[in-house]
Formats: sequence, C-alpha cells, structure tokens
Amino acid sequence: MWPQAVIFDLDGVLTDTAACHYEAWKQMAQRENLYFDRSMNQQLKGVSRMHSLEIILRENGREGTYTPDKMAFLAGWKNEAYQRLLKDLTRQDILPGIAAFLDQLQNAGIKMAVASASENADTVLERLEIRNRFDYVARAKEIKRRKPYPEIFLTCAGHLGILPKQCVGIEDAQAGIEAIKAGRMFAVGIGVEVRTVRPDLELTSTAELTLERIVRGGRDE
Ligand code: B16
Ligand code: MG
Repeated sequence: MWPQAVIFDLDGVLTDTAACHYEAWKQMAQRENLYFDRSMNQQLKGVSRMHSLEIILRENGREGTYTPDKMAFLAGWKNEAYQRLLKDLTRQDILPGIAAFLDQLQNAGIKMAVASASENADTVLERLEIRNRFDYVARAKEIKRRKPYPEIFLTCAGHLGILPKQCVGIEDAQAGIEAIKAGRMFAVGIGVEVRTVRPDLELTSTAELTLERIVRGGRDE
C-alpha cells in the first residue's frame, strides 16, 4: 500500500496562521518604528522566527544594527503578541477539506505527522482540536537545518518508522517542497509559487486534497 504516511506543514496547509503572524510582526514593527506590510509578510512564509526578524531588518536597511540580545528580546516580544492572538483560534480555522482528509487517512490506517517551522505548532494544533490526530509533531527547536534541508521531514518519517519513499509531504512554501524532494518523498504543493523545484502534485487549495488524487499522482510519477 502506498503511501504509508502523510507529513503535513502547518501554516498554509492545516490552518492559516499567517494572519496572526502578520498582526504580531506589525505590532513589533510599530514598536520599533520599522516598516512592515503584507508583501513583506509573504516572504516570512515557512521561515523561522529569528530569520523572519532578520528579513524585516534587512528590508528596512537595518541589517546588523541590532545586538543579539535586542534581537532575542524582539523575537520574544513578537511571540508573546502572537500567542495572545492564537487564543482566538478555533476548529473553524481548519482549512477547507482538511478535516475530511484527516478522516480519510485515519480510516485507511495511514500515519500522520506535522513538520512545521513553528515552535508553537502544538499549541496551534490544540486550539484547532486536532493534536490527537497526529502520531508525531516535530519539535522545531530541535531541527538543526531548516527547510529547504530535508531534516524535519526525515525526522518525522524516522519517528513514524516509515521509509521516506513511502511518505507524502504537503507544503505551501517553495522551501518546503525542496525539503520534501530532497528527502526523496512525494511532494504535494498547495498554491506554491514555483521558482525552483516543482511539486509532484500541484493543487490550488486544500479543498482538493483526497487520498485518491495522491495515489493517482503517485502512479503517474
Ligand atoms: P513560530 P510553517 C511557519 O510555519 C510560519 O509560516 C512562519 O511565518 C513562522 O515564522 C514560523 O512558522 C515560525 O513560527 O514563531 O511560531 O515559531 O509554515 O512551517 O508551519
Ligand atoms: Mg507553510
């Protein structure tokens, strides 16, 4: 039977926390008199917290002007603002088609994991009331080489005890697709703006996700 496991990205695949990240970064930027807008927020998709801050400073021509302590303080400040916003997240914020897709995978006995760059992944999944659907949730803090390196997806596969070629990865960011392909897994892209590596199966919305489509895509490979 193929696949034996499906590994999900979180933001942009299971839910859309980008709006909360935007709001929290906006508050931090206002505090620091930095410019921040929605197009800058787009660049932060799937990017770690500290790397996101570096991008915001670079876009403001302030790269290298903050001490590591100040950077850590601001990243922490943004995270507190973000966590306050997460309190409003509910089951209603699960993206279209995901609940039915998780049921389908569970009924087929397929293992499930989450490979997110977010250190708040557990909290987000709890708020969405789907934490217990996953056999493993990667700890972003323990991942040394972030996406586009395959480490986080391979770590998930290892914890599930499933070979990479039996795994499917689902991502909305180009770096995530590169990570899945570098891990030799089948990649499903959700609305990915392809600049480098193409997903094996390209979908425009999570509402299109079904096991049949993935299995068909795998056969066409
Ligand atoms: P945190 P993903 C990513 O989630 C977000 O897309 C990105 O905007 C965020 O900076 C990153 O998580 C880290 O999140 O500050 O909560 O640790 O797409 O990898 O699920
Ligand atoms: Mg994402």
